Amino acid sequence: MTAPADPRVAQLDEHRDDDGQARFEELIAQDSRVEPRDWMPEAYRKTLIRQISQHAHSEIIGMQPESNWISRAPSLKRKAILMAKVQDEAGHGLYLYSAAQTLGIGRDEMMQQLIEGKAKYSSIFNYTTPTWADMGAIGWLVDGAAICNQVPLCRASYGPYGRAMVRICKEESFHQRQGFEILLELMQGTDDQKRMAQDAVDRWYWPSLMMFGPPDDESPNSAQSMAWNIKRFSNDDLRQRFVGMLVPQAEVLGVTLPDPNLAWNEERQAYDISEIDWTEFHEVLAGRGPANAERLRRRREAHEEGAWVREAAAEYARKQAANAAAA
Ligand code: BYC
Repeated sequence: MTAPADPRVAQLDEHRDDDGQARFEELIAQDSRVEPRDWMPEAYRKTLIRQISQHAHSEIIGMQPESNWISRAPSLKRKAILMAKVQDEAGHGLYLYSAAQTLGIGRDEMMQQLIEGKAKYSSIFNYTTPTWADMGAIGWLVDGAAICNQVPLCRASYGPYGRAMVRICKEESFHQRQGFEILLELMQGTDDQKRMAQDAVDRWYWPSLMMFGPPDDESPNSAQSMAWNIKRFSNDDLRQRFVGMLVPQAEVLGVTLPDPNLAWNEERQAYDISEIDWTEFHEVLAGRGPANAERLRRRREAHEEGAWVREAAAEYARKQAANAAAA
């Protein structure tokens, strides 16, 4: 360690560590992984806690729009698949909370931030799910967008986050296919079923494009997150990639993507799309989306209903520790 010129200066800045900083920069420059044991700048740690906890909250709140349909799924097979999917989302939340905990934040603290409405979670889960076709549209569009955004996160510089993402992406890929298959079946059904599928696509398409975050020139975190190899692509690049992925799939399904200006741009080798309604995005982020209040109310309720489980688990752990100490 480089000796500080005045040891009192080092004491004043408890996070300062010149060797640690140099080693961190080397890891990033080599595109290597930063692990919990490694020294890291405070801003890097905070950025990761912000992104990973928001991501974990999204998975947990994201269980609600779909769990709404478990009791009404049209067949036993569909019910079993949907239950497995919702359970997967709970698992994703748990891996991600665990990854965030390696950065020094407690799970209780994160949960408190969520139930007090102080934490962000993905805008997409503040929309309602009035029909069965919404299960198809969520799988196809929401999980599709999630895969597009999250596959690059498997290479995020922070080890526990990147490793959690590998398993999450495998499961998301199954989720996306099950959504596609629900829509495909509806699109091969009666006129009413086709209309229901198209209506769900019409309602979920634009919110799914908003999942990638604000446009690049209004994304305050992107540049630093990309410099630290947390994010690998910009919000707009991923959004563009997603649209490119959807167009041929929409053709197979026989659904229309609700954008009259959607057109291939030969020069850019990408699709042109209409201007996104960012006012709607900001309204949802401000807590004024169609289902924000309901999602938080239900989350608080579930937290209170689960108090006895947390107490029982803590008591069990206490007894185990006491038995181990006695032995
Ligand atoms: N919704 O500077 P920016 C799932 C916030 S779960 C809400 O671009 P960043 C699934 C952003 O947090 C899918 N907030 O930020 C689960 C920032 O606010 P703060 C969840 C958003 O972090 C169940 C501000 O806007 N996926 O797939 O560089 C069932 C400025 O944005 C949103 C993840 O969480 C949004 N859409 O980039 C089915 C992926 N967009 O924190 C499916 C991990 C932006 O400064 N996260 N904001 O107050 C990421 O990749 C990045 O955090 C984002 C945003 C691309 C989302």
